Amino acid sequence: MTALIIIDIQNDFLPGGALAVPEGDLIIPTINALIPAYDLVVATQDWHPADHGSFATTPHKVGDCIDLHGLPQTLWPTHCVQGTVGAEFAETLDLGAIDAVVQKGTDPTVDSYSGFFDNGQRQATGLHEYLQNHQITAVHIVGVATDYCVKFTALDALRLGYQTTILTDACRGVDLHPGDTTAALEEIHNAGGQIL
Ligand code: VGL
Ligand code: ZN
Repeated sequence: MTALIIIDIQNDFLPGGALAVPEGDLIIPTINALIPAYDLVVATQDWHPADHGSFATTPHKVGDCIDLHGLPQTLWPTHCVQGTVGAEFAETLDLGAIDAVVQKGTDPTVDSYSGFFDNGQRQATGLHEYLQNHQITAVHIVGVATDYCVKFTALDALRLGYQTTILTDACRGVDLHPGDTTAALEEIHNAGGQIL
């Protein structure tokens, strides 16, 4: 059984949002068209408290890398704060067809790019258990950003033993550094993932 995992299709990651992914809006019709083909559809939601440690505050700037409780952390503009419009799913996403929502990034002390675990691999979100309970052995991953949350979700899925495919037409990257998205796809491929 194959699940579709839709990563972070939230207003703050779309053009006009706080951490806009270029062309993030263009993939939504593609994702909506894919949804009916899957046994199970899960959406992740970046869901930060207002004081999350990944937010750039003085003297740091967006894009700086700091040490956050022992882990390297890229700093981002304040985004996807719990209960704000920016954290809501895009209104054009076909939410009625989604079986479960997995929230991540709720602990202010650690970021969570992957839909499975925080960046320190300490806390599980429950996604693995949910997929196992539904006899899922393969996952197809779409959404944003290819070079962050899509990438780390895919690498964890591979480690957990899922047959993992990235549907690139339905993904977009931030490319904070030019080439990041291409490098992310290569890393997923090298780890055993399929790039379609
Ligand atoms: C993401 C940076 C910070 C993502 C989330 O969804 O890829 N990127 N928070
Ligand atoms: Zn975030």
